[in-house]
Amino acid sequence: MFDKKRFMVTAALPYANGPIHIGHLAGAYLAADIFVRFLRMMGKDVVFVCGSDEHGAAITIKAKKEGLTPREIIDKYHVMFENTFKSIGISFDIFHRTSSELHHQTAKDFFMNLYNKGQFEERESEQYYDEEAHQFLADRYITGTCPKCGFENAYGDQCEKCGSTLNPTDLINPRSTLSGSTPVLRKTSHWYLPLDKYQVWLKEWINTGKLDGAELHDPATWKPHVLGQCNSWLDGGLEPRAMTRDLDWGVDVPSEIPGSDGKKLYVWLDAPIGYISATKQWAADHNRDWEPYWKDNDTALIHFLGKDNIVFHCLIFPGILHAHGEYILPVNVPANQFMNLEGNKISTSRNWAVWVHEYLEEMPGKEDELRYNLIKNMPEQKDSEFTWKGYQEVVNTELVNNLANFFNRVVVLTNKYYGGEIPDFDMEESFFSSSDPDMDTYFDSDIIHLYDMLSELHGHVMSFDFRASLKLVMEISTFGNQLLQLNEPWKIQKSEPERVAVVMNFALQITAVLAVVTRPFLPFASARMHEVLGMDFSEENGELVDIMGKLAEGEAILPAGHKIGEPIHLFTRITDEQVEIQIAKLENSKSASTEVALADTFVPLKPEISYDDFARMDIRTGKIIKAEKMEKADKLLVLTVDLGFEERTIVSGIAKHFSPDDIIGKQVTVLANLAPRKLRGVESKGMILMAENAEGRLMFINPDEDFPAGMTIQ
Ligand code: B3M
Ligand code: ZN
Repeated sequence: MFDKKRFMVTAALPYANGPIHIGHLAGAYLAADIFVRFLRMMGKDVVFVCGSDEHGAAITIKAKKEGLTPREIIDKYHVMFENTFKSIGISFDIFHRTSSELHHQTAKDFFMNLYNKGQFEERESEQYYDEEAHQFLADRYITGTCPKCGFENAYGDQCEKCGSTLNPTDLINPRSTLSGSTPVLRKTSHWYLPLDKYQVWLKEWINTGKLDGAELHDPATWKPHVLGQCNSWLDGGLEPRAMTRDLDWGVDVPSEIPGSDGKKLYVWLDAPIGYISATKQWAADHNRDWEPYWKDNDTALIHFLGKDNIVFHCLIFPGILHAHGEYILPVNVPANQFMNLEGNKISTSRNWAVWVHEYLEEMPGKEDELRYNLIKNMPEQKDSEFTWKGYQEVVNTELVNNLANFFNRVVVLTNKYYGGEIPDFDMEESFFSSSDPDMDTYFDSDIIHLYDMLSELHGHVMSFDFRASLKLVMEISTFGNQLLQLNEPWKIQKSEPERVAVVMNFALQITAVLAVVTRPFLPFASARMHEVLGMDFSEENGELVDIMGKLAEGEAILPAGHKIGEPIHLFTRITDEQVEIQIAKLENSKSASTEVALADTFVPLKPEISYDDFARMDIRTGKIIKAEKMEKADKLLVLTVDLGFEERTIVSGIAKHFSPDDIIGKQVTVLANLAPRKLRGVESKGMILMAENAEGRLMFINPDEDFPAGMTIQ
């Protein structure tokens, strides 16, 4: 893949319906950013595109919730995304938007092309319709129980619990998210992509990398969890999928097509085409040609995203690209899994998240500290975890004690011993202790060691192993610290100045290497290091090739006599107080969201009944006079209830909530004319009425003062 002439790198377009949190960064954007920066530094031709995903029910539902128009919502979040991504150093070549005219036209043209090629099957089918909201219900407009895993709030297009792709008609107990009502079926007509017909080639292409005899990718380089998810889809059998919707927000189905009135493109058709329109816009802005990036086989197309988007990028979008016929397919889709936060899943609705824009405000100047933590714990192969204590520990021990400490010591000593100039030395004279005992203790051999580390780094980045890459960068810093520790220049500066000159010269070369190689991971610190070292500020334009070339020749990166600047603190310690504030903030949102959740979770109202229905119930006051546990039934209590005119046995399923002693003497409300039932051989006559809250806590319904038993309640 890396012998390709150019690279087209995409990062999933975030829905413009809420801010960016650390899970987004760790899932798609940081991985893509490291990869792209590294490629640029290797002198490769690469375009990195992203943008706001501004269509679909995700947007219109949010707009309705906030009492704003969809346009107001997307404008708000698009601007927010631009700022957040820029501030945290995600180096997109363009951050576009799917509401743009160019995108609408591109998506329509694409649809028209497939239509003209006869790639769609037009079908009439029955779809759910909300009679109160007067709208067909697709995707997020409808929820219900997932038929695969039983999750109760699965969407009409996808279950967020088990990841299954669904159709609204698959849902058990479907409900409209607009009105809460139970939808009815109505006939409507849509254009379907016959994924069932693509099944064979998709399976072959994913698993062998071959398509129509051409070798397109090496499946051994794909992540196992990505292949696994694709294959579980393929094994389940692909089905035709509607590519249009009955909606009033989105890209219009081209008006040339009969029956297009009121129809929009399915958001998962239009959004990935957003990558193409973003590239077009970038090309127009830079006087370049966009087509080779999407149509030339000498381009490596790579999609970065989170695991919930795998199926769309590995099966549906490639299906569409191939159906069109002129487009290349991705050579890899290095999706990440999810990052959890302090032991829980990140959740927007429960506000259980670290919002990046808030972090940037509350921890100013600490962009790289966050990047470092998210890369170190990147969920590359499995879900991972972010904790504030972990964040503090990692910053203080790795960034401050290792990297910043090394950099600072070298700069301080260079200023002290040589007035800030890189010392020259006589190679013949200058033995010094190397960190590697197997090597000659010459400057040269350690330079080779550095070169080898950079080659290894290259290998890790190219196999999307960013955790290992970051670790290696830090090993370069450790290598520098060891060099100082082994040679202790501060002890021998007076007695052996020639040897110190070699040690310091080499230590300075390591700082220069670090200034360069930290760039994809810690771009802000890298810039500060460049400045202090007086290095040309790198433009991400082949500088890795440049320094590797120098190292391979045993040549210095910073030549003798070059002047550096004053020492700085590259990173500072994170205090207990700083993390405690963050933890407290999360705790607050936890209690606030529990309240919201409680307020939100009203059980739906039962169907209306008549007064007569009500009047048939005989509800009485009563008093529990005896209570004991039912044998071998851990939920049941056998109660004797005084109804004034008689004593009754009532079996009640409350043993998990109350112990017999707690409830003897309690006044209760009894449905007295309920037909008797036998429970575990005991006849129960009537029912004790209880209130239940959203957490499942039970409460007796009783008069607020002493009241005789047997009185009617109506
Ligand atoms: N907006 C889904 C998401 O944000 C979707 C990605 C589109 S990528 C073309 O998870
Ligand atoms: Zn499910």
